[in-house]
Amino acid sequence: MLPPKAYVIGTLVVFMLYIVGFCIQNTELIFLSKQEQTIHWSQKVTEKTIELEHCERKLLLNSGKKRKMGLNVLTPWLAPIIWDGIYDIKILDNQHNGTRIGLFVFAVKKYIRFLRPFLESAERYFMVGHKVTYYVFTEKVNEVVKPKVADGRILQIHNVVADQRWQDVSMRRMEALTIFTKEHMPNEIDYLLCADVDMVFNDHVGVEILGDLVATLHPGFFLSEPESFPYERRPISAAYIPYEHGDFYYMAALYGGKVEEIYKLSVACQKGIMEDKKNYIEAVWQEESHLNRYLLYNKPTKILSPEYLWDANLTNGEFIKKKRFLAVQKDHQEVRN
Ligand code: 4YA
Ligand code: UDP
Ligand code: MN
Repeated sequence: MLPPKAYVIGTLVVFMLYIVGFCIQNTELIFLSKQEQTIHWSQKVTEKTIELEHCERKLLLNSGKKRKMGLNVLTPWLAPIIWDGIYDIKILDNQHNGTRIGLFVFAVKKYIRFLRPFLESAERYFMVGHKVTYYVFTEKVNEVVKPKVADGRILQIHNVVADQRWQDVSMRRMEALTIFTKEHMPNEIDYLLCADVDMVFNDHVGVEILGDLVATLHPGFFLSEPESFPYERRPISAAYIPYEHGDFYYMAALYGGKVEEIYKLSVACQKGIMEDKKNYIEAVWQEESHLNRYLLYNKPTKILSPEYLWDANLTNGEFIKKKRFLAVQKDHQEVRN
């Protein structure tokens, strides 16, 4: 048996070694003030959440030979790609106190039927608690039944010509944007989002999507190789993108940014559309092709994951936890005639 004195000294030495070990491992804890500790640890938690969500998405990929770029949270030029869990909405909502946001949408001919569900779902999920102006374009201004909008939200209905071909209706949006982002919107809003009307908001879509120039990954191609992106590949078109170029394929059903940025974007795309018309050519996916060309050389400052554009018929839905903006099922032939 050890004498009692040696036993006490032994215990003391072990205890002191434990304290020294703890201090070495936690130097940052000991030397930080209380406030700094809070920031430090909450940052760590956020980083871990991002890392976990990120790993989870990447793990899902291990089975196949799919491209991982579309699942990242940063582009090669360091723009964030917005996925669930990578932002703190309370902080962002505070930063955007007073921000005025526009939502631009065409509801021409038969697509007028999509307007009500679109607006009603927007009232429920789109920028709730912020200042919103809806810019609706239709040839049936007087027929629109205006749904009630919440306080701080405004519904504007504007007249637009109804082109005969659906492709022209879709492209006409760029022309309307060049006019409105120059003349009306600069005094009314700070940011503008442009959307298809055959969609419904199905979950939170808030200020996390605001940025100088924002585009959404096409939900059908976010795991594809750039060679198979449906860019316009004919050099004669103003929307031409050669095979060796391009990092993402964006969908024209949701994009946005500061009003001034959307002015520049729409002027460039409209110019491309008119150039193509002069050459008797139409880009393979109309204004979406021109949008992709513009965004290849004018990189978006923020990218939205396919959470922000989804269609229930698509594959790879397991990567998308929250389907925030969903395509309404439609008979393409019927609505376009
Ligand atoms: C639109 O997507 C709609 O017309 C469809 O009904 C659907 O909602 C879709 O968006 C999500 O190539 C490799 C599989 C790809 C399947 C999805 C194809 C179409 O892709 C085109 C570009 C255009 O972006 C069409 O607008 C898009 O179809
Ligand atoms: N659009 C419209 N009337 C039409 C055709 C198109 O208002 O006759 C508008 C509408 O906002 C629609 C968008 O143009 O959502 C793009 O067309 P569509 O949704 O048919 O394209 P898709 O998403 O099927 O590629
Ligand atoms: Mn659509």
